[in-house]
Amino acid sequence: MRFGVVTLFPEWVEQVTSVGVLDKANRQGLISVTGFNPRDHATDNHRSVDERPFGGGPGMLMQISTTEAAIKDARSALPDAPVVYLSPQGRRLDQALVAELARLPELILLAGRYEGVDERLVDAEVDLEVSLGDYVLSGGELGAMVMIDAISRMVPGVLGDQASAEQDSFAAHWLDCPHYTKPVEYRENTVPEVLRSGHHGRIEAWRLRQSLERSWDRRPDLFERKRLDTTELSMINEHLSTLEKASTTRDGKDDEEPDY
Ligand code: 4G4
Repeated sequence: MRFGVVTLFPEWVEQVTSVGVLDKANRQGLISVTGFNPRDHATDNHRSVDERPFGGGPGMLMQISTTEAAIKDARSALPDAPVVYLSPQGRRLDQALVAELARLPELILLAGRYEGVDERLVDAEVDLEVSLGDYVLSGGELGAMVMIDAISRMVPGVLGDQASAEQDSFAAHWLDCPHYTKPVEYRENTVPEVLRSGHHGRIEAWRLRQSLERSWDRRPDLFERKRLDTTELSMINEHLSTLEKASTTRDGKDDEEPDY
């Protein structure tokens, strides 16, 4: 998978392959990240890459000519790549979109600064607008790096064992179960017995139950579109009965203040 990033900070973005699994994947030739800088195409004495917006107001926009030239550079290097624009107006990134994009051989990410890119340049050059979530960043670079990380780990061979990738596809549907390591006793708390039982069937069932219960408690929205099989359904029903009992016996003290 080859990534091109149109950015005023190419050295920074390229650093995404300097550590961990992405460093290894880069060294193995499984992925590459190349920056394309609009400033390389600036012609005035100040090498400016920004421009004032029509209609006035505070803030600047990416200058069309230098941004377009950097996109052209990226397209010459990555001729088959669609162009993705990182912006708060985009389609929300999730694991399903990550998996879809990981099937491509090449991807160009457009990371805007200032107040973003002229809408006509977006219409002419951008295939897909993507958002990381409902918050504002100083630029699209961190979004581009998040996408490069998430997509790269879905590229065959990047993650050591195939089991990790399968874990991830499960994680796309449900929250992960809790994990434990040594020591067995830590700050008065003991590792759940079942995880030390060596009984693989019961361990898998426990992990599934934990995932479903945590998803139900913390992310009820995950149940809106997902169909449950009979095992999942009975686990959730049992959790509901447990919650029901707890709410009728408890004194209510523990729901006065959130403790995050
Ligand atoms: C494009 C338009 C993405 C790029 C406007 C980018 C948040 C996200 C930017 C802007 C970004 C996100 C000035 C807001 C750069 N911020 N949620 N900033 N802004 O994915």
